[in-house]
Amino acid sequence: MINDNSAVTILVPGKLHEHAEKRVDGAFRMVRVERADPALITEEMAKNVRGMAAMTAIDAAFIDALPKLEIIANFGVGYDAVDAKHAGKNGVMVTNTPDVLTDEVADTALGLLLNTVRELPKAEAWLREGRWVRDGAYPLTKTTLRGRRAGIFGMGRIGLAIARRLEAFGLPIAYHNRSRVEGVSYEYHPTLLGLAAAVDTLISVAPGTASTEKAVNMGVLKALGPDGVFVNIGRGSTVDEAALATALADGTIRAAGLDVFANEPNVPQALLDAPNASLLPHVGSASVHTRQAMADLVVDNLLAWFGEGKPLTAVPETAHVTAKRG
Ligand code: NAP
Ligand code: 8YV
Repeated sequence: MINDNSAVTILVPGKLHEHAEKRVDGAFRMVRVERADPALITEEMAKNVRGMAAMTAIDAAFIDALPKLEIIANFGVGYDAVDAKHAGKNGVMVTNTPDVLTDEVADTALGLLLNTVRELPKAEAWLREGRWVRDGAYPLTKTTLRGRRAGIFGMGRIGLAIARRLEAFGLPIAYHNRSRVEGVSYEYHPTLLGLAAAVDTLISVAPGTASTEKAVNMGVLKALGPDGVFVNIGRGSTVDEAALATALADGTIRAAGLDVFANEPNVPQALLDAPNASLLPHVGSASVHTRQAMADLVVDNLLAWFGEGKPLTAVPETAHVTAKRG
């Protein structure tokens, strides 16, 4: 049975993926505000908004400004920008977009690792700048993937997909999570410091939470060592960026590849200046194919909630939320 949701009001704060927007507009009554600011919520919105599709930060005050809100469908598997704890406490469901982006992000992680270790963007720039003709071959890279040992911080869905790819590249793999993953034979380290000391290639794909805040600090980078390569495809908040810039400059580690930053889109000047850092503008999932699949999951979560009263992919903080708020 197809439900008629045309009387259900869904709020879109700020920008949303075009495909998600079209589907929300087609299935629901869509209203928009320029940004997720409680001051922009009209009386009418407060009375009517039952759902939200968001690609932006949603804080407690914005949730509180919408007393009829039942669900926030977040565009992204990482939902660190949404106050999910507050939502859960107030009976508001939060959903994210797991799985549909896993392979894309893992592919990007491997690309970023190769860019970092084999300096591929610099080699391409060498060719484009005419230096191949003028100066001859691009210098041999000091780093290689050959003989490296990989450590994954955050062996979840994407971590596992990265590990499978690294296995095909012939690298031994270890990991750190708070808990051991059943059914995988990779070496488990109960601490991040222990993992960093055991490997020379650390890949972070951990979520941005209070417990991961600046977890990759100077101690971890020292443990990774002077041949160490650090790649971050998770969240910028998990890294002490000042310590990382120092470690890159003084040879504490050899190189870093970063897709994510603590204060995006701003990248610290010290990282922009580091010749041994390979930088990407948060493009882990950024293909038309994968962003469309994420957009579909955002809308399918809203449809499932308003159709069956159960979303497809609830975040753990709101897994208990079932009843609609009165
Ligand atoms: P996931 O399946 O939930 O995996 C997260 C892993 O991190 C889990 O294995 C978890 O294990 C571990 N973890 C969480 N807190 C930890 C802590 N304090 N210490 C150690 N390990 C911890 O999530 P996913 O789908 O793989 O996504 C992971 C993250 O990637 C997202 O949250 C997002 O931030 C990021 N991401 C980035 C991009 C991009 O474009 N760059 C794209 C998609 C996702 P335990 O619970 O056992 O600790
Ligand atoms: C997106 C991401 O860039 O899913 C995530 O956690 O970081 C990326 O896939 C982001 O969510 C788009 O807003």
